[in-house]
Amino acid sequence: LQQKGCVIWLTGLSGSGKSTLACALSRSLHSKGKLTFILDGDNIRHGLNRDLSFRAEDRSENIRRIGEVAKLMADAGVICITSLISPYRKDRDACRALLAEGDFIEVFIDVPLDVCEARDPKGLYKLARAGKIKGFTGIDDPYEPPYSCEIVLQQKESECMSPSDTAEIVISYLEKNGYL
Ligand code: GGZ
Repeated sequence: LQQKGCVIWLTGLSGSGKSTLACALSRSLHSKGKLTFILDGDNIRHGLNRDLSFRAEDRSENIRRIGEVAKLMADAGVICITSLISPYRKDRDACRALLAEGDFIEVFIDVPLDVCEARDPKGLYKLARAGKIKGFTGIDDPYEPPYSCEIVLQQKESECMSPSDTAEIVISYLEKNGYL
């Protein structure tokens, strides 16, 4: 096998920059000749997981399925990047448990709610505040930050640094830990 697979599990609020980081990371890894795949919650909810809502049980099932797919990809030697809010700790931990020690790299994009809400790229926070979307993460549904995870990217990093600089933080973690 030409490379060791792993799962880079991005977690954070809507609007925190998960998808942007996933793309930057994927581009940077491609330029190093690595095979990557992005599993993006918003996209997968239109296909594989189109039967799932945003109720707690359905979010758990969304994360469980994507965790299983990510594991298959990592087994095939792919660097699999997941981009889901994945708001509940127990669901993320269950995905971690599917992988060998070290192969699940949890990256918390720690952008405060007020910053995400001010960005509101799709206008969803506005709708949630108006009560037009019920059970929106951070507004009337919880987000449980990791107690401990491999990488925390703080607001200053995701705001003041370019996505490619933020991606470099993850890349250097992968280098140090023998994935590159
Ligand atoms: C949170 C919601 C909701 C509710 C629709 N709560 O920023 P986006 O728009 O593009 O990404 C969000 C996406 C969240 O899907 P995930 O599969 O990542 O969520 S989870 O991990 O909790 O299963 C957001 C949009 O869907 N969206 N309704 N109620 N985000």
